[in-house]
Amino acid sequence: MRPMDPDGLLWAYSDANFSGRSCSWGGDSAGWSSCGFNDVASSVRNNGYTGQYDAVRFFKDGNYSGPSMCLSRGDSWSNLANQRWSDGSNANDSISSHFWTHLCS
Ligand SMILES: [Ca+2]
Repeated sequence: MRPMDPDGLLWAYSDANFSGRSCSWGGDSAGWSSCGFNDVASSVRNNGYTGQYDAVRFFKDGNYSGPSMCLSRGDSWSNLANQRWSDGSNANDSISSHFWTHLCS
């Protein structure tokens, strides 16, 4: 898939390979249910602008709790079935919140 120009947004898709329904956020979200996306995402893209807070940390549970994982600016996961949370569990259909952060480390 061709790269997108940065738009300052985190994009999530209901299906793999950036297809299906989508939702995007310019800021943090304590609960993806507000977008109809709780435990729905199968691919994500960090299309943020370069800056102090340009990485995204995802959480398996709402309110930034539970296992997490981090995606750097300009990166994407085309199929979350191939991605693992910090506790080793599968990341497909399970993201529930995220915030923008300084670095993935
Ligand atoms: Ca979840």
